[in-house]
Amino acid sequence: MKSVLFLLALVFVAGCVQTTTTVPPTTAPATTVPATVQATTAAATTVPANATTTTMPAVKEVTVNITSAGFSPASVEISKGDTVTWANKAASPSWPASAVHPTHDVYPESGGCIGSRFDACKGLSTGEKFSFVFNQVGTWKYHDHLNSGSTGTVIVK
Ligand SMILES: [Cu+2]
Repeated sequence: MKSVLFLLALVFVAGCVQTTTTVPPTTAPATTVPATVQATTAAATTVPANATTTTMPAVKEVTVNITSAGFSPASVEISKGDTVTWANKAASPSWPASAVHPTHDVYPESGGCIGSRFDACKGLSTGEKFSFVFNQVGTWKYHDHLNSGSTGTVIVK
C-alpha cells in the first residue's frame, strides 16, 4: 500500500515534471515569432529610409504649357540642376529657344543647333514635349522661334 502511494506520487511528480518540460518548447516558438516580426519591422524601416535618401537629391521638374495664348506660366523659378519641360498644348507647332531671336546665344552653354544648348531645335507638334536641364544660374529669357513675339523667362537660383 505504501509502495503504491509512492508510485502514485512518483507518477504525479513525473507528470508535473513532464508538464513543466512541455511549457518551454511552447514558449520557444512564441519567442521566435516576435523575432521574425522584429526582422520584418527592421526591413520595413529600411525601405522608407532608402526612399527618403532617394527623394532628397531628386531634382525638380517644372512644366510650362505652350498654349495658343503663349507660355503658361510665362515665368518659372527653379533651382540649379532642375528641369523645365515645355509641353505643346496648342494646335500649331512651337519651338522654345533661348533669347535672343534669331541667334539664340544668350544662354551661356554652347552646343545645340543655333547659338546655345537651350534650344528645342525643331518645332514641337501638338502633344510633343521638350525638356532642358538648367545648370547655369541666372535669368534666362526665351521665345518661340516660330512666333518670336511669344516669350517666357526661366529664373535659375
Ligand atoms: Cu528664334
